[in-house]
Amino acid sequence: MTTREHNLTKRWQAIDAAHHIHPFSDTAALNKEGARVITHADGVYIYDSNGHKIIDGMSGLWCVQVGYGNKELAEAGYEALKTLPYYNHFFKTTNPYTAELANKLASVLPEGHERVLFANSGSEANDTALKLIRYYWNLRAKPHKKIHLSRDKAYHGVTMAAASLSGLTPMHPQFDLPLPGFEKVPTPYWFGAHAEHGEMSAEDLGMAVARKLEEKILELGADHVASFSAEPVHGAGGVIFPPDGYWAEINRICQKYDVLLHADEVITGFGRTGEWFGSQTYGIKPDIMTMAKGLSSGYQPISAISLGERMGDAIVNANEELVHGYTYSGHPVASAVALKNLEVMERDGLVARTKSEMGPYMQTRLRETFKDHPIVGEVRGIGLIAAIELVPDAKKREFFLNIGEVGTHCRNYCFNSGLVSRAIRDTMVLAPPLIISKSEVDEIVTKLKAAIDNTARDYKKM
Ligand code: PXG
Repeated sequence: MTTREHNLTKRWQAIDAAHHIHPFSDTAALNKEGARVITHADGVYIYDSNGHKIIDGMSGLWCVQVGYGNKELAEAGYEALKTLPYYNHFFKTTNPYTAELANKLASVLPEGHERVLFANSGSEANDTALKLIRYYWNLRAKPHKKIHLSRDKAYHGVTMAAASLSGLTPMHPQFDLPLPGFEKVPTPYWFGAHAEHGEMSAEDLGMAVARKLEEKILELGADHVASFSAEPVHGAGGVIFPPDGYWAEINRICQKYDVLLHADEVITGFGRTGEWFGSQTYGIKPDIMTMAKGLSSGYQPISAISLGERMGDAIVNANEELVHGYTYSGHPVASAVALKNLEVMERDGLVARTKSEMGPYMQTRLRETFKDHPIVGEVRGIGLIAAIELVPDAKKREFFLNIGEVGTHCRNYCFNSGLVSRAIRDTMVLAPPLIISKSEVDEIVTKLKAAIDNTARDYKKM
């Protein structure tokens, strides 16, 4: 590190500490340490102000599908900034970028999803989705269908409604949430289900847990249940995959009781699981979907809500104004960048490549590497998303006593060796950019192996 780098880093850390409150952070503790300053990024690498090069195994926050430094996206944004830096869609207007984006999106969305609305973040998209669900039931003259169901361990964002929908309980007490009208059902987390369910196959657990949704609907009365929201694969809740048969049963239950099915595709959208959407990977039949992150590869804040046939038809044919929308809904610059992102993903076959080449490569490498590791209880994943469960004894599905301690320890090893991986409880998580190469996957696996080896050694002393 040069003196100049050192001085600049100190300056940025100091002004940041003085004036900037970070998301999901203990501000006083962070300020004592000083935040790491990320200055630039290229391909699958990020760089900090001290000159460190770090491979990003998390695509930022699960979003940079095309990797960093893509000039085509940058130029599309610059072009739109020069041509139409802002205009809205309120007063019977549209713009070429947003119209083209809606059209392109419709071409990759699951069958029946022909209409989209735009917002700026995943949380806003989910908030909007819940409003549209309420509106749909009002239009259908069933105003008492108002309860929103979702799952334990779900992450749906941070607005009042999205946080209420989330099932990660630490998100609630600071803000007196959840709001009334939000109820939870269990999720099929096979690896963690041992204590409660004993020995049971993943498929049996999936079926048993899906039936809990049915029981909940019957308990509340189908006449009061508006919707069931879920991520096709849990992301921030621990990268948890649905057992075979689970989603088919959820489809059946939602149809039987006339409960709208909302798929939150904020992480699973745009190729992550090897199809454009997780709903396609798992045969989910959503009435409404929300997406963000990979829509623009994170280059611009933009999200979307897509409507299946019955919701789309009801809302479009309501013959009244839809009293909803943001100043920046379908922002022209964000739309131009998202459009280019989808074009690049399509042209370069990033989704097919994730399914048939890089996904299988990463999954195989991880399984081979950690097969007999003393503190790895399970490696799971599909496409370019994976989780490695760290446990005290690889032969048992039992967690560490002080949940999160070992995971954080391992994550620190990763970061210090130049790898971004996320620890969720004691589960190490990967979701690298879809442009990743085999040698870059190898680099991630090698660094993660060293971090987990070091963690195993230290754990003996912890
Ligand atoms: N739904 C899902 C499934 C998400 O993963 C959101 C909604 C909310 O999106 P916005 O754009 O409002 O953040 C998310 C966001 C993490 C982490 O640490 C994950 C998210 C956001 C921040 C951190 O894993 N996911």
